[in-house]
Amino acid sequence: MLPLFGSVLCYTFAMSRTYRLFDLLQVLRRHRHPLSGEALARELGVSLRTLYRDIAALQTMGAEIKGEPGVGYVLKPSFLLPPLMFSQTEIEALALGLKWVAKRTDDALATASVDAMAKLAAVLPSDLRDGLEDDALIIGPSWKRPQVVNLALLRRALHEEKKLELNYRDEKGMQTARIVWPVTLGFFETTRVLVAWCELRGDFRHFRTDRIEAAVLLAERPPKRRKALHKEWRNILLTKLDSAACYSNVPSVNAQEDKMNTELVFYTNPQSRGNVVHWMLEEVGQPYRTEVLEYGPEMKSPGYLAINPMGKVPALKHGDKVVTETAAILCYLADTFPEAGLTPEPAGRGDYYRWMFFAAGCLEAALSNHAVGWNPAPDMQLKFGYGSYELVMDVMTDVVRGKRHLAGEGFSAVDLYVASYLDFLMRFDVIEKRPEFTAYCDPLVNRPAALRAKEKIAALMSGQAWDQAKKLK
Ligand SMILES: N[C@@H](CCC(=O)N[C@@H](CS)C(=O)NCC(=O)O)C(=O)O
Repeated sequence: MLPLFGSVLCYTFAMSRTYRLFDLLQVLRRHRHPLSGEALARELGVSLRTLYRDIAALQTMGAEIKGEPGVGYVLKPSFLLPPLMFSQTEIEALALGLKWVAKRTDDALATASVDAMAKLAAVLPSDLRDGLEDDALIIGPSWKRPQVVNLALLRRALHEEKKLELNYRDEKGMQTARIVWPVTLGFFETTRVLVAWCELRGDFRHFRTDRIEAAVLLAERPPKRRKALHKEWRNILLTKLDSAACYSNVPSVNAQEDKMNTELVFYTNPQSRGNVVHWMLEEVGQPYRTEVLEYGPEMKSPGYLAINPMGKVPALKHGDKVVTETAAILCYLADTFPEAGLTPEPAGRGDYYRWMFFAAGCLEAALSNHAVGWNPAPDMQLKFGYGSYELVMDVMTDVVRGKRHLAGEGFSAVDLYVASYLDFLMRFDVIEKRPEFTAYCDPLVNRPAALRAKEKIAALMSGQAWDQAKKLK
């Protein structure tokens, strides 16, 4: 009997203390000026000793109560109920999480996260609210795949524990109709996966949600509760050697890690087209090693010719893969690290490839020839892929006019390529500063990654200057 009695007593004691602390807060809130300890104790019906102890308890919970025995006490207006006091880091975590939900889930969850953020902002004191609204941490764009079936329906099936009828198209294009028992919905950076027991296969299956072509919520419930299914699925998953391999449509964790752990070696010279790739590498955010090659014999050495038979920079080595040609390196990096969000969603790919190739083919050739003072004569222009310098410049002007990005909804590798060329050539007066070009380039070349690359390029240049000075000595 005693332990039970003891715990009941503790509980009652704890509850009465909680109410007392709450009452104390309420009384303090009502008074803008310091209130003496005696007055507070009287109002609350407690002894002075209890009051001092309660004030100390509230202060350790984060309440800013100013004052001391004999002077009186006042509560700083920013203080809220203890559960709504967050540390700056907790606020940062909440804000980042809510922003992630707003960007990476479905409309209903996105709206809910925006609403939740607004509710939090409304009740937080101003210094913490600033932390909530601060954009020091942001969620980058994701690789958006068109999603026929609303995720809200899949979430409903999970919450209501109902069966779903799916029309699914697998990676080989095979279409099947299945009845499944939803277990969980996994959100990855580039895709979402519905885990479910599949009646057709008699086993757990992983469905990429963008491949679900239709879904109907059935009235029938699976014979097992979702929690039990989840446990079974986890047990099966953990007994597999590479647990992520059963996400047949998602790159396995090992494959992802391999990709991340494979060294990226960047061959460049800080006074070359390599600077375009340098910016790209900063955008991608993976670690890379820079090898500076001097113009002349070093670039034409057998060792380097084995990497780039043109004996030119830039070049990129990623494990055993070598990529040369600036535009190809940009596309390779954008595709290999989709989490950086530098390849547009499928709807933007037409523009992406179109202007990428235009820049690598027409713009490059026209600008190089023009820069050295040579242009095809009018009767020769039909034989040149780019026609004439004037034509290329006019088309480029029309393409960038009034645009922030050339392909899809956000910044992509094609913007990086076009903007770095135009900006560089305008700065060196190789091409005229057209207002359309400046308006398009300025925000892009001031992106944090571009500025980081500039700093690194400047450091490489001073390193080169230093080496040359040493050689002259
Ligand atoms: N088409 C190549 C051009 C590369 C290129 O022309 N690189 C120049 C520097 S900007 C180079 O390495 N020149 C040295 C040489 O030819 O010896 C690309 O786009 O990457």
